[in-house]
Amino acid sequence: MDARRGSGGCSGTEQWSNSASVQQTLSGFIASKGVKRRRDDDGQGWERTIVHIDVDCFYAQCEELRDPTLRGKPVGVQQKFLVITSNYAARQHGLTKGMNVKEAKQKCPQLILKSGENLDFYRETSQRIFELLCSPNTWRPMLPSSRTPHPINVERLGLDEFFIDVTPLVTAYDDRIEQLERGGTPSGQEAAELPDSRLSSVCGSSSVSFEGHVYSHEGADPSIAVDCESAMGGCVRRLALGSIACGFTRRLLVDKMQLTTCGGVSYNKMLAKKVGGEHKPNQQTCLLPDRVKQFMQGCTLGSIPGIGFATCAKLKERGLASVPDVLSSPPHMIRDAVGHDMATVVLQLCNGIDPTPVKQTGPPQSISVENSYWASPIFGRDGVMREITRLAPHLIQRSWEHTARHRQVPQTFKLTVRFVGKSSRECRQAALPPNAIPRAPPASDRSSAVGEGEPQSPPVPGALIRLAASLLNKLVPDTSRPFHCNILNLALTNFHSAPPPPLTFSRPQPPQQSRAAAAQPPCPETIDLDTFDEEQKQPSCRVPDGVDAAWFMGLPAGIQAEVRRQHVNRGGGGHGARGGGRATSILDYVKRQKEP
Ligand code: DCP
Ligand code: MG
Ligand code: MG
Repeated sequence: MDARRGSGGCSGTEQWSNSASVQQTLSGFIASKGVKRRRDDDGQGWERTIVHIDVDCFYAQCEELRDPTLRGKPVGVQQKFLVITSNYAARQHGLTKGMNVKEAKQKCPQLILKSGENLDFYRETSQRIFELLCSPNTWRPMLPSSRTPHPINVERLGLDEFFIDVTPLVTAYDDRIEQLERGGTPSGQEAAELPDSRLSSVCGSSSVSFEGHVYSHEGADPSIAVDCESAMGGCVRRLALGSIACGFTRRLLVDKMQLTTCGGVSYNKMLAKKVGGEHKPNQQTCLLPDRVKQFMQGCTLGSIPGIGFATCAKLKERGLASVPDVLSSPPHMIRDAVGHDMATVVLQLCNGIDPTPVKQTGPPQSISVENSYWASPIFGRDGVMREITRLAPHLIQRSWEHTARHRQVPQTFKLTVRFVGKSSRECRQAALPPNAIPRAPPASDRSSAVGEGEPQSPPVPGALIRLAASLLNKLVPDTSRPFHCNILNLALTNFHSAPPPPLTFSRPQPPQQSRAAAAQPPCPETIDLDTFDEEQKQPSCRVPDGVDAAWFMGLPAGIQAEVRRQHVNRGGGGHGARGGGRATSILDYVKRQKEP
């Protein structure tokens, strides 16, 4: 089946009205208006509306983005001897995630295998999705026109999953709908103000429209719906609005990034994530409070996010292997198995309760490059140092990208190895000496990322290699001891704010420019702030005459200092170049600017 044509799916061109076939209309949901605003949720946490997005066959879709001729053909992504994922055309032949290459080829002889050893493009794609979801512009079209955008928290989980707390959005809809309800059924004009015309069907009617699937409500049961809405204080309607927000998000990802996804909608993170996997690929599912118990009863303990492998094993030792086992046992038995704190978490999760917030993801705390050598472990110090030298350019490349994106530089280098015969990894870390990470060249010179096309490997400074060697000596103090290792990881951590980069101003444009460009005043030549002394970098409140104050104060301190210096050199006014040679002074340039 074409992943882009799954029922309940979305495509770039699909309109709201075309999704009628996937839409669930639960009649009678808001019949009892007297109680719909009640926020009494009995400790279940029904206040929030959470969307979970998981990209379909993520690495395989990334490969299709890189090479669109792959679309529609069976594609697998290989790491070592495993097909770690495959697109849905390949899964139709029985391929599963983590299948070995030999078996995969037997099942699907026409399988096209792409190497998935280099994660750079997958990481970049993940970052682009994240940035799209974090942009206030993304959510603006969804808000009623009278609203200013609310911050929408987006939390990234791994590379292809995102939690979005759409509560502010849903509250905006909900308030608007209530306002319309107070004035009766909305007129055409008022209905048009709502971001989605389907929302008008919520107002003053006795049904709620969902986008996509509603878990265990296929074929809608109005009587349950009425009871559910009465008891659940508006949660059902909020989730219906959440399902529309989820559909909007998924369509956006198709339109802007050509990526299909699965969506889950519920009132907490765990339920949203779990229910999103109910209908795959390219579909979405909403879980309402009245079906949570039934839904959880069918879950294995190990599949519940938040209950880890060790906890599962301890519970299993006591004969507790499923959610019904846990819920039917006395709480002290769970406490004896996993301790008080974990028992509380396990019981909450098995009851469908998850109070953890959607935390806005910030810059990564560390960046690393890693390789494993299961088939042929690295031998000895020389072998490890050779591999470090091979991996280091990738680490430097990623450090440059991090610095460009987050304006932070790493302070610490960490070396981790897993020795053959040992069950865990060992690591040592140390402060990065100056120049261990070279300065990034200008953006235009490093467009070719490592691993893409003809790589332009960043140079690896001797200082970094010497540091890695000294950490390896700490890990293996006995220089005569032979050793093998099968995992090597190089990491940069402890990020601090980067100093401002040298700012560059291009030379004045020649007169033959486009009209738009010609409207811009010419810029003076490059200045390097590193040549400024620290005192001059300090911002000051003095604004030179004739310069827009608000705009000027928004400039970097070094530029402000240079402008003031030119201003003073000219005796506090006047025109002309400073110190002979500059075609156009920064002061002249600044004087022509206005705050936008
Ligand atoms: N991945 C991996 N090793 C695994 C599982 C996954 O390296 N054991 C990578 C490949 C996947 C990506 O992580 O593309 C995302 O993992 P998912 O579990 O979300 O799997 P997919 O996105 O590939 O498929 P699905 O459509 O089931 O989400
Ligand atoms: Mg996925
Ligand atoms: Mg995933």
